[in-house]
Amino acid sequence: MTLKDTDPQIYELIEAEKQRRKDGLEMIPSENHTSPAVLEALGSILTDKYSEGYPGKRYYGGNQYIDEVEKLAIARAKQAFGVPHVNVQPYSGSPANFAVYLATCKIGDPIMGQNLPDGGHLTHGWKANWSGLWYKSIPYHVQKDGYIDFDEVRALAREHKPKLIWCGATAYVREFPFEEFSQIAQEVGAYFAADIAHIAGLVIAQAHKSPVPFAHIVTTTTHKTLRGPRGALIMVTEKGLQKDPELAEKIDRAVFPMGVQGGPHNHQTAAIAVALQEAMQPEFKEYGHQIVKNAKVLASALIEQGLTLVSGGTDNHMMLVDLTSGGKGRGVFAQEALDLAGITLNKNTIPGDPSSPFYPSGIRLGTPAVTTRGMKEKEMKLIAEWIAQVVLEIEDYKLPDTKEERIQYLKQFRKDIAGNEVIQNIKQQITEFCKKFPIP
Ligand code: DSN
Repeated sequence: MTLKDTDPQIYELIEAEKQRRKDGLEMIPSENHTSPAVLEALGSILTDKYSEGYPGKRYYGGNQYIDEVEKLAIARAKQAFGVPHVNVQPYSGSPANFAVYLATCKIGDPIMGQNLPDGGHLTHGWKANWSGLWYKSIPYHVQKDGYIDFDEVRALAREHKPKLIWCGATAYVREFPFEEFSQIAQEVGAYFAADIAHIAGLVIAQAHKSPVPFAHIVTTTTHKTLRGPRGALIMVTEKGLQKDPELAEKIDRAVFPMGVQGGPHNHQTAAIAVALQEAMQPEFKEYGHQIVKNAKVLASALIEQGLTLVSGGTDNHMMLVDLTSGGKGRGVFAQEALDLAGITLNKNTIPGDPSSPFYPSGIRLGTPAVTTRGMKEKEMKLIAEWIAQVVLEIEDYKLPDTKEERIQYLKQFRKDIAGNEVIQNIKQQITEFCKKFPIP
């Protein structure tokens, strides 16, 4: 019996999502299209097995093959990133980062990370997250030009002597200054953790500088530019072992049994191993470089179309469009109108955003998934034209000040754009265009 026979409702929803992805352009920079091999491993019977512990040291029997799967994933991650120790069990990025705190800090210790509205991640000390509630978070910011304000980083680190300093972000378009972070962490005696979730694939492809020579700990998710299943890795570098020879054991203990995890997701571990193997092939190197080339062309083309980009361009796979010239908090209009047109991206805060994270003033987009489909520079120019046309259609919409007004206004906005002929026409063009670029 297939899924279609046993559970047609779920089957139809999966098919509908497949169709949505086929007919549209996936441009959320943290998403990608995984290979059939990754999906096969992820959908395997390895999901049935309990295996708390680590290879050779499990709390359950029958783990002889699971041990080999985990050992392969570890060996491939070590090879791909050039690190001496890797934990492949974190369920995802946030639990991975949680384990880093458990291994390096005590509750209440000072920590530093990039401020969330400035592009940082929730788990790097945001006030509404456990990392900001349980630790003394001292956020650093980006300058008006979008680059990390390193004078501020230095001054804050010297003043607060953090135990842990994060470098990494969810919305940062420039190359990360790993070396500078390493120097200031050394000076104040902090652990330096690089969270490379967004750029891990670029690092393996050598399309972005690696943090490995500079950081003590490197964390990453496995499903963004790395193009694997949802999951995460925590790596300890040689530098990390020099600072603390027990750091690898501390990280492993922090993942299990101290942390938030129970049994490892073995199907996920197997799929991570497959993705890492794929990422070490020569084609992946080309893929990583093409992601960046595409992003640079797309960024220039958007600027040519009259849009304003944070930092004036990009060094990596993503860009941030600043929509404040038409008023604050307009990211929501752009996201929804572009979604209708078949371009999926997300509303996002921009540095110094005059609005709030729920009604931010920008949009964030990136090229990992469209590059997986084989799109190149020529296609990026076309995509920029479509984006600019849709943004023009929403030019007159302004976000009201009060919550009640916003709800009514957005209702009317949704009605209007659902009937917008320009957007409908672009949607048709995009659906047709997408047929030439099948999803793997
Ligand atoms: N949610 C991820 C992103 O979109 O960047 C970060 O965790």
